[in-house]
Amino acid sequence: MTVIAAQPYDYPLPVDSRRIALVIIDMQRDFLEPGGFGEALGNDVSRLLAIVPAVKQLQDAFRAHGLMVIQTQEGHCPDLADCPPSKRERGQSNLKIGDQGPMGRILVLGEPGNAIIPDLKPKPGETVIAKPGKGAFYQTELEEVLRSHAISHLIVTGVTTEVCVQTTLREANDRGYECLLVEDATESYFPEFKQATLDMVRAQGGIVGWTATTEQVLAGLKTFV
Ligand code: TIU
Repeated sequence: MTVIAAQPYDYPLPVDSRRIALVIIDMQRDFLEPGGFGEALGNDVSRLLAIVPAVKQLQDAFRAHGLMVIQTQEGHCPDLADCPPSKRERGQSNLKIGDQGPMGRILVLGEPGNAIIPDLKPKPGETVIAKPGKGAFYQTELEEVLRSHAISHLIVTGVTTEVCVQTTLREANDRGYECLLVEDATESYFPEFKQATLDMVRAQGGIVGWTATTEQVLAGLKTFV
């Protein structure tokens, strides 16, 4: 059996490589650049950029092996019909979802701030899931896309670890997907929350899934495909 060396134990890869997908969560300007939703919430966004090279390495490797790469984007339609008032009102920011910011309307689909950062730009034909919530399964076509491609294993990356990434991992785990969170390809505005998330995902024998480094994932993929 082919595996990725991981915690809390080796992550078994599926026999058919086409069942594995890379999921890149919300690597959009809103969260990684000044002037977007992340900064509007009071965060120092600069620390998130450190994971871009690792995510890029994984994206390149999955593409090179012809494996599926899925990106998500958190955002709302221009009339905010899919944004619960509770989400818009939460916090004490001057800039709320839908307001005009330095990168266009905050967290609105199609605005400059909502775009995936140029380094990780999806290729034509790659799946990009727009999502109104923190979890990528909530009110999206993700489950249908995964089913139609017979995907069973998700290698998960992106931001932020304890918000959209963890919510998506938990949603995926409950749906029966074998999830591996890549330790150095996910980041939070709060290092202690990132660490806690890694710990809780792999606790209790991998109650939500596995964790491994980018290097370990790449090494596993090499023996696999
Ligand atoms: N605020 C925060 O940490 N994250 C989000 O609002 N969305 C995602 O995690 N993508």
